[in-house]
Amino acid sequence: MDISLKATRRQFLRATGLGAVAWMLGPLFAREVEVAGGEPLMIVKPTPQQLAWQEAELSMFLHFGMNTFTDREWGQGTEDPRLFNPANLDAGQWAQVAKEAGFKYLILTAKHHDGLCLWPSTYTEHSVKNASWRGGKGDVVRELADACRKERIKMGIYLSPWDRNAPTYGTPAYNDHFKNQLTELLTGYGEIAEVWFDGACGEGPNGKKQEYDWQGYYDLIRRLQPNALIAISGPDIRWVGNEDGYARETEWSVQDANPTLHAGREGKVWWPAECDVSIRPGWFWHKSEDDKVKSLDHLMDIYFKSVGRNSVLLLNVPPNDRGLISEPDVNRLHEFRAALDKTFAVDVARGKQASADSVSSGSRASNAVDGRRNTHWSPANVPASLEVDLGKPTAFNIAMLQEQIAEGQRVEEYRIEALTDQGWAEVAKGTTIGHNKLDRFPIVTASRARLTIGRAQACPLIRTFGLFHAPSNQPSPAAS
Ligand code: FUL
Repeated sequence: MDISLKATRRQFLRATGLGAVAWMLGPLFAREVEVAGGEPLMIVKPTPQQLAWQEAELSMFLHFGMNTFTDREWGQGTEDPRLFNPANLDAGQWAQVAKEAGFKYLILTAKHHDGLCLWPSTYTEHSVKNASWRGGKGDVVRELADACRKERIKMGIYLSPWDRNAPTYGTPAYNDHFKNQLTELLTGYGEIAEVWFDGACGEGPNGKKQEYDWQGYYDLIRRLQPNALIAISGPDIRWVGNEDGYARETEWSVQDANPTLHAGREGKVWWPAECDVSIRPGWFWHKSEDDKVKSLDHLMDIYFKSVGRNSVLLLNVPPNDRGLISEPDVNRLHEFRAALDKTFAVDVARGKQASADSVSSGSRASNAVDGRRNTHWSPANVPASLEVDLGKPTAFNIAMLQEQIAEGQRVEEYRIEALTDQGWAEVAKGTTIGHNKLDRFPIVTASRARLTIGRAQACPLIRTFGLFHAPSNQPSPAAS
């Protein structure tokens, strides 16, 4: 029977009782209204920049600055800039290491809490212009910008709002100072893809109190770099809430608007999670931690619990006091890349026969196993199941699910089953999917696999149902 898409949606919404749901959204982001029985259902969607960022999955953080030379995590702001002297600094190495490991964004601490600017700012003497490095003629931001352009990696900057060196910190004048610094960074170095605003402040109850002009910062960024994403203390990318690299099992990219960070917008906004974690115990390089680089198993666990839980992984790899990423870190990143490539080399569901008990016009079941980004399976109603005939008994222990998030995030509950000699058995179940949901389970050998979408907030659009066989990938006992 040929049902029109509109009718299909209406049926779907009636079936799921969603006709009553109407999300209030900011005008920029509510770009589609689905109408069900006259009642509007607004679907919150990402901006093109948020979408590209989520698709990229891996970002690298570079914590580098005065602390690299003083063996601290938080500098005091009183350090002598001459101490900054990375004799062999090579931003080309950073970008190359990132590229080889598959990271698509590089974010540098242009200024950490101690206030030392890694570019020659005209607004402070506390910068590389007074460092021993390159006789005060160096500019780390410039070198990274050039290296990123060469390797075609997107560049981001971390500019700490908390500044222990700026004399104006704690007064309204600091907001102008901060905007001046932002302007230098956003106008002098080509395209900046992400601006990372840390929420940390260690001033304590008797310390300086700064009223940040967040909206003023955001307006400036939107004007100077309209494509830049504003992260953490910002409206476009949400901090996941810990520094372990772990997202939650249920991770929605759609969130309630935050009154400060989304001023003027109400209801729901697209605000996807980023998981920041360091490859070492500290954020900055410390010689004593050269042998404490996280193990490959730990990094893989982080990957499954960040990228595999609808989040972007922002992995910190701090350059050392020579200005290079150290060998143990480089080696581990190579291992990490190799392990990911091996794990996801063969999707045993790819191109296999697929059928579904419900299909919206044009969105057929086989779209979920065709390996293409712009096609999806969409059922007319939920619950709905999609079955893949693997052709012969086939071993797998990882499932990958992806929604077509350009059209919003919709799935609330799913289940995966496998047909073994003993009949159908559940191998995984979960709640949200979003851009990417990875489930690990003990190896199963099955001739068919079935995905059932139990509940969804609107018509689910399933881009991928993939199955993989990793040599050893048992869920680790590490905290979830
Ligand atoms: C925290 C900071 O205080 C750390 O030094 C680090 O920059 C981390 C990413 O954010 O809030």
